[in-house]
Amino acid sequence: MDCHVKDLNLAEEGLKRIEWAEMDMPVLRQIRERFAKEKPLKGKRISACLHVTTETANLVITLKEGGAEVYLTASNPLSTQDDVAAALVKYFDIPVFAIRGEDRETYYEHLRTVIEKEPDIVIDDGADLISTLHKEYPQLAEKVLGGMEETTTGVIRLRAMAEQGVLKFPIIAVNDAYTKHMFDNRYGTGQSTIDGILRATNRLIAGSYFVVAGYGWCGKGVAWRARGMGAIVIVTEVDPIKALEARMDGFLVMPMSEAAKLGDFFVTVTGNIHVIRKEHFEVMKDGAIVANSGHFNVEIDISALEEMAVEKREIRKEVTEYKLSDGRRIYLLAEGRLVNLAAAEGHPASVMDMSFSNQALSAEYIAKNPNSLENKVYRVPREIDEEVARLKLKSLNIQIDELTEEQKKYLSSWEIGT
Ligand code: XFA
Repeated sequence: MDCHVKDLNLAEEGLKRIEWAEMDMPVLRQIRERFAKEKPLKGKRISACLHVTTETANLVITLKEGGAEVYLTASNPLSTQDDVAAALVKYFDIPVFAIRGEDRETYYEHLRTVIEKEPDIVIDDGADLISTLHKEYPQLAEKVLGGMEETTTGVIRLRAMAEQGVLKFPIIAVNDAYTKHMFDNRYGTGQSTIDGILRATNRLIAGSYFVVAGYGWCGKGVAWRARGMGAIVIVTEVDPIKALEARMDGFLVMPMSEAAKLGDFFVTVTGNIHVIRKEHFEVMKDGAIVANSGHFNVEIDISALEEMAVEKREIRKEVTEYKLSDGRRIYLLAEGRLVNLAAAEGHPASVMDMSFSNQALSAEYIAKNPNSLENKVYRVPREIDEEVARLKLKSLNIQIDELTEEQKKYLSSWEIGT
């Protein structure tokens, strides 16, 4: 088969891990069963550029069950799991072009390889595939029915393309689906961040002061989970509405300058730069643990810490000890990179299940409505978002009420007053 993976002998290990993830992806499983019967993607070629993980494997297997001819390349050279790539090739006949640690040149070569398959539908994570397709293969871009984008960063790039009028096919921004970011940001980041901190430090959270910088979707997730483990949680915010929300949710709210004096753990999830900086390190307690779970490793001013430190050593895996001139020690996790990826395993499979179910249903939507969309960036259709929630509820064996005819009429009429 035309493919490029590290070692096919890894396939058996990869298969086991794909099956383990599948066990916790009940929504995608239900979609896969329907796809196997209805074959909604029959005759469609799909090129996907995603992190090559066990969860992604389950997505591409689902698309193939739906009748598509699928090609997979990596969206990041460092996230590829070589055993998964091997298993997809060996056991599922899905061509994969991804090797962990591949250089930039190979990465783009792989992108070009899946573009040259002349896809009808593309799936992207970060928009590298779609932007290369537009820049280097304009005539192939014309033939694409539509695409999906997984992340915020990618959606921003694609919106810029749409605004400049250069986008050659419609995009569905899977990132914007409610069922995606509710799980991804709140439950995924919430749990995996705590998981990373625990694996790195093995400290007890109960009874500690746990400072969460930022009370967006991710901050809420981390704050609620820290509380669940018995911490006294402090939230810092710059937005008065979010700060008020945090207070009304029962958290302590104060400026970082105050929180810095109290905290045993610090997690940044703001999306902003230098949220924890020199003035904060100066007042922290001996032994404070500082970690980042925001998208970029800029939230902690590491160079300030470097300058303040008189000694520095890796005391444990993913834990750097900075000794300050007065003897206090501050512990930075994962060098300020995303602690849930560096010290844990990223999102659990059931979180990716929601995101990838939106991907699978969006692919079906594009296949079934090829000419109804303009070359713009769309939100995931409400019906798809609701269908993902419905299938998740079904997997949890939860039933809910339906509107009665009387209620539907009541809600849709304006004549009935008080
Ligand atoms: C690696 C993901 C990124 C892996 C891959 C290998 C390993 C662990 C890098 C990723 C994303 Cl940037 O997956 C995780 Cl050993 N994910 C998504 C993910 N997280 N994201 C936490 O797990 C979401 C996100 C991030 C980080 C959004 C915006 C900015 C940063 C892909 C994936 N994860 C499931 C892995 N389960 C084992 O499939």
